[in-house]
Amino acid sequence: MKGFLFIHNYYHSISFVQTHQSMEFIKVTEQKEPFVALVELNRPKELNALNRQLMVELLEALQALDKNEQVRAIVLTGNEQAFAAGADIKQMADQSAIDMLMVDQFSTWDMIRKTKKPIVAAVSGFALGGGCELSMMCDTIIASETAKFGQPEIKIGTIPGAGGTQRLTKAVGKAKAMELILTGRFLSAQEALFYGLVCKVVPVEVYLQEALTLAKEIAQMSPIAVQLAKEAINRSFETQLDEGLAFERKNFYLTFASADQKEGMKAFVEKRKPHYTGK
Ligand code: DAK
Repeated sequence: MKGFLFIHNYYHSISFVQTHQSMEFIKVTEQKEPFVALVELNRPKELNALNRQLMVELLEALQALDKNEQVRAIVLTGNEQAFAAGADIKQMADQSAIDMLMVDQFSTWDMIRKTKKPIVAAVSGFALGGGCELSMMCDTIIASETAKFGQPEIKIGTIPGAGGTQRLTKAVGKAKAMELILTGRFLSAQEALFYGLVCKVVPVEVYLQEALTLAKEIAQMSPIAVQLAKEAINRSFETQLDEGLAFERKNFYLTFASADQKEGMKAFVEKRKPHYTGK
């Protein structure tokens, strides 16, 4: 139902203030700096786990900001403890592969990369699974010294599904991506800087301001040139990316046909170690 509301709002261009009043898990502040909007993920008790409603709200906010002439750059952030600890495992745990494929709720994630305006991710604390993927969908990342990036899906019997196998590999190279995705290990902020996953690491006290300052600097440029430059940079790997993303998503859905995915996610919810049988 919420999805229909979202489409209705989008196509009828109801004013932004009206649409974001109803938002529960996203906070939007326009003109945080001149021509810069700040979007905050706001589900702190669950470490900003990305449930369906949060993602609908996020897309709604980004699409409204993309159309807003007073906004030329966007900063997306969480809080000091977590950018986002992934898609909501509790919502996914019992889904079948066919549920995942037919509802295809996750395909909407792909719309985030269609945002024309530049998005700077300000990441502190956990950026895991879908949270890491969300930060990589942004155009660049400013990290606090406490940021931890990772694709730990393997530990709960599944694989990245929103670009992790594609974007992380392009960012850090095959050898490191294999290590991270096959073990679920985390990457520290300094390592992320070393591999070029993030553009800057700064103390936790200033990571958000640093991202806002970068966005402000971008917002002072010609918005047309910025949009065209962003498109051109993304084009450098998009054709292969499309194919890779579709392949990854199908394989992600396929893991939901396994007993191991059920066991992995159940074990997370029950706060115990999973027992995998290869079934
Ligand atoms: N989902 C649901 N709840 C989560 C969560 C998550 N991903 N991460 C944390 N929480 C909840 C915890 O359950 C806990 O809630 P209560 O039990 O207190 O109610 C609360 O947040 C605090 O977490 P912890 O007590 O676990 O905190 P710790 O400091 O001990 O540990 C942690 C922090 C981040 C290491 C740990 O919470 C953790 O391992 N979280 C799960 C990380 C993870 O496995 N993430 C990957 C999830 S799978 C796709 C799009 C997206 C995706 C797939 C496809 N398509 C477009 C196709 C994404 C998939 C994923 O992200």
